[in-house]
Order: sequence, then C-alpha cells, then structure tokens
Amino acid sequence: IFIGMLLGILFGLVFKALFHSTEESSFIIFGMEFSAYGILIDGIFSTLGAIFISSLKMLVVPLVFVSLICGTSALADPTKLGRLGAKSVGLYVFTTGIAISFAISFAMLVGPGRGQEALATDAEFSANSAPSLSDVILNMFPSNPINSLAEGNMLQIIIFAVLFGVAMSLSGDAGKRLNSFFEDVNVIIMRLVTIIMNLAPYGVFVLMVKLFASTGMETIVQLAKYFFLLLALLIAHALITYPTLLKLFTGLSPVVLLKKMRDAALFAFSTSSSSATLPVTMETARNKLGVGKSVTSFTLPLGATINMDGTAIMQGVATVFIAQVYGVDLSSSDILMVVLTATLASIGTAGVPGVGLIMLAMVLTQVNLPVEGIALIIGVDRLLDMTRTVVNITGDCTVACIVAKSEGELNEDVFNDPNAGIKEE
Ligand code: DAS
Repeated sequence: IFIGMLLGILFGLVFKALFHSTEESSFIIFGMEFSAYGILIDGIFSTLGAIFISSLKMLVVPLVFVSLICGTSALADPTKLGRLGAKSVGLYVFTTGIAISFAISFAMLVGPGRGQEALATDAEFSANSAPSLSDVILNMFPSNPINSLAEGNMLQIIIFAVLFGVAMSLSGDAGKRLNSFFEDVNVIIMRLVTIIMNLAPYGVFVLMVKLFASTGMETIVQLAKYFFLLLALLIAHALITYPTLLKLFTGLSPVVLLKKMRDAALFAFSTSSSSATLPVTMETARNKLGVGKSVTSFTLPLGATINMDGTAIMQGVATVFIAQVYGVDLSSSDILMVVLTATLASIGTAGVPGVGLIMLAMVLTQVNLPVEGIALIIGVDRLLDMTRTVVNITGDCTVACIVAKSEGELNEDVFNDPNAGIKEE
C-alpha cells in the first residue's frame, strides 16, 4: 500500500508538472478537442478511486453489525459478566474515552490539516445544527432496525446489535445456534475485508494520482503532520496514560509491565492484529505479569475485541484532519458524535489489520464528512496500524493487571520477578 501511495504521488506530481493547467493537457482528434485531465484524472482515475472507496464503505454496516453481535453475545453471558465484567468493561471504556478526547484535543490544537485552501468536494456539508444531547441519545435507539441498516445509521445499528447480542446470550440453545451462524458470517466478512485490503495498493495509487495531480506538495506536508502527530499521541498514550493508571490503581511498576510486554508488542507490531496476538498477550499476562487465570481468560479476550484505544486515537485525529483539509469546522455536537461513535465502534470490531480504517468510514459518515477523505491517509496507515495495535494490547494488559489486583488475583512475586515466564533455555 505504501509503494502504491508513493507511485501515485510521483505520477500525480509528474502529471501536474507536465499538464499544470487543463489548457496544456488538451489535444485534437478528428477535429474534436480532448483533455488529458478530463479523460485520465477526472475520468479513469476518479472512477477507479470512487469504486475503491465505495468498496470500503460497503463493508462498514455488515462488519459492525455482525462483529458486534458476535462480540456481545459471547460476552454478555450474565454468569460471566458480573463484577469482573463490569470492572473490565468500565475500565476499557474509560481508557478509550481518555484516548479519543486527548486525540481530538491535540488534533484541533496542532491543526495538521490546516494549510492550503480547502480541498473541493462535491459532498454537501449540512451545517450541523447542534442537536441537543437528549436528541442524540434518543436518536441512538432505532424505531426500525431494518431501516437503520439500510440507511447506515451507525449508532442505531450499534445499539440494535448490542441489544440483539445480549438477547441471544440469554436465549439458551437458540442463542447458541444463532451465535455460531453469526460467527460463520463474521469469518466470511473478515475474508471480504482481506480481499478489499488486497486491492488497497491499486486503490491508493489511483486516489493519490487524482489527489496530487490536482493539489501538489502542500498535501504531503499536511500528511506528514498527520502521521507524526498520530504517532506521538499513540506513544504518549502507551507510555504516559497506561503507566499512570497502573501506578494509580495498583502501585505496581509500569516499567516492569512495559518491559514484560516486549514479546507481545513485537508480535502485535508485526501482525497488526490484536486477535492474532491474543495468545501471546494471554501468555504474557499469565506467566510474566502474574495475572490470575479467570481474569486472564475473561478480561483479555474481551479487551482484544472491545478495547481499541489506539484505533480510537487514530479515528479522532483522522476525523479532525480530514475536516480541516476539507475546510469543515466541526461543531461541539460533531465532536461529541465522533467521541461516541468511535468509542462504540471500537467496542465491536475484531482486531484484524486495517479494520480501524473501515471503522473510520463509519465515523466520517456519522458527522457528514466525505469518506473520500480516507484517501488522504490510507497510504500511511499500515505503519500506524502496526503501532496502534501495540497500543491496543498494552491497554488490555494494563486493565487486566488493574482488575486482577482489585480481585486479589495478581501474584506480585511473579509480576516483580524479572525472569518470570522466561522459558528455561
Ligand atoms: N489492527 C487493529 C487491531 O488489531 C487496529 C486497527 O485496525 O486500528 O487492533
């Protein structure tokens, strides 16, 4: 994808240098005047780019609906939920809320997307009349879930999927049969995500050509600001927020936790998948951090599904960045909507590569921003995805330690033993 982006930028800049105005780019055939811009950039590249963006948007509703049902029905088992679940879910949502609030605040402060005149876009932006909080809450509950699915009303889809999943978990065998059906559908949808992500290098290439043939170097500067701001926020969340919470809630040494996370962090970085890293995360928590079995086997699988602070940080920064590039001022109710949508969205999506970007399409839709804005950042997303996956699992382990300590299920001798869990050579 990164190479697709570089080639697209290069081709776009060369095309802009050769035909910097549409006049130079025109030619006559059979007495008719044609423009290279018209045929190539506004025609072929624009159409192919739009097809790629639509294929990303196509996945959002089924991905959120099915993975949320799977996630909720597996977790909402009342025998399991109880105190342990309430503490885990509470801390996960709390850390995600901190993550996205910091992300949005710094993105609005630094303003990575401010600069050249705003990119033109054909998507009209309804000036968001600030709906009252009660309207926002009321509108979250679907009067007709089929309509919510058809319209892609994501907050309503999320609420319906969570309620449906809870009902399934309370419905004995019927719920179990339906859960295995949705698990199978989830596998197919994840396969679809992989197929679409395989098309990404080509999609990014055409999107970058179109973007850089019409803009130029300025956009690269904005992209660099976005990249480094997001990287800094991800690292800050992992090295400041989590250590502070660990110290505050347990008095344990954050340095020990981060050191023992090394193997799991490297695995998460290389796979970009919290789910794939889960076995390593659980082994680390159990054998190196001294987290008890019941906490390890409940809180960590829960975290791999519902706790994606790194992803929420990306969605906060990316939404503000795209709004700035398109010259849209996000109102306070928009900001609230982004926090709500990104926090709820991060609850249901499985930890696989690139899923955060597909969820971004949902957040952008929810605040009427053009999903095409994803084209701006998709080229640099892979490295950021690897980094935010590390943040996601670090959050999971931090919460697991806090919950274990509060349940008296943390073996501090193991936690403080530098050689704990190291396989005897
Ligand atoms: N790759 C996802 C994960 O596994 C994160 C993301 O896509 O944002 O956590």
